[in-house]
Amino acid sequence: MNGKYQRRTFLKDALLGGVGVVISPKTLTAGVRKERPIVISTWDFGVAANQEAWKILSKKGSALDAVEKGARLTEADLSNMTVGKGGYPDRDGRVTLDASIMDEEGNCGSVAALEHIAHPISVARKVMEQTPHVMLVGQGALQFALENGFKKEDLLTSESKKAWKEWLKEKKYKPTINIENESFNTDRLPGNKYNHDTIGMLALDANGNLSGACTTSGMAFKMGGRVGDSPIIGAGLYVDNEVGAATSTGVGEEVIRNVGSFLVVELMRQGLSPEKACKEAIMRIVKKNPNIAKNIQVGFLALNKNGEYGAYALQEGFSYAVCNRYTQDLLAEGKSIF
Ligand code: SD4
Repeated sequence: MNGKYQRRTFLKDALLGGVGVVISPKTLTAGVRKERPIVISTWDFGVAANQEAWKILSKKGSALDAVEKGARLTEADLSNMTVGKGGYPDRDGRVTLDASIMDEEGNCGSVAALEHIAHPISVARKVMEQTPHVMLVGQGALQFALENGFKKEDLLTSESKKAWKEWLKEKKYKPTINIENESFNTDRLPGNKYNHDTIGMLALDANGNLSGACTTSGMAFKMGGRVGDSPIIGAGLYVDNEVGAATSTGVGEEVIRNVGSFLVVELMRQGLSPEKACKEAIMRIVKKNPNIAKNIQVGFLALNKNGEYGAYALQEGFSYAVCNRYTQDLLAEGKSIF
């Protein structure tokens, strides 16, 4: 968590039937209402992003416009080291961004390893709307962005550069297999300040349509060319307008292996609540590799067609934000296995 909202006090969840730990007491009932419009997103900074999305949802705007607008706010936040401009670079000092977006018709677009463009979520939307493709990567994604009027800029801020230089002192530059795993036994647990804070955002609009967005700079100091779950449709994000939507945060490799967000949506199709579906998807990760699961963070967040939401994580501390007509600043914590 980035500490921005630490002034709120956590309350344990017992009362809430699937909501987790809720921080704002006045809105305790919000999580169990069937409510629309509604927007939910990962981590503490989801509060501000939701409020941005709410400007659209509250005026009966589309979920798609709302999630793009909300995600852009986080991408533009220079104090955020894991999304957009200011995100930590890879081991070579290159900031490479991943993002995906999906609408109520099942249209989707994504970009991976995109450099020099501050708003990958908007490039992903353009891929969705203006190309016959779903995903563009690297140089091709950059070329497409520039052709569509996005401005080329240096995304490495002096703070991120400083952090990278610090990291280099310890780690040197040496490609290491499973470098992400290497950090498991240090204070750099994936899911800590170096590695968490992808924003995944899900919205249900006044017309009952669902959309989602997910955007990140990925794991800090990753190998060049590494792509996580966030731009992979079905892994970091999935939306099915008949059922619900899901997104993920944490160590993307484990999410990709389990096609996590698609799994959560399919479990909701079978009748599971959003929280139970997220829990089951988390359990798949645990069952496949309990030792890895103990030492990393993965969180799933889900919203169903009725406006019910839920989350579950491997480790404690997975916060998510909820915004609807009753509350614009609800912050909750997903339950966890460990
Ligand atoms: C990734 N899932 O690139 C992203 C990073 C993240 O919390 O969400 N960290 O694997």
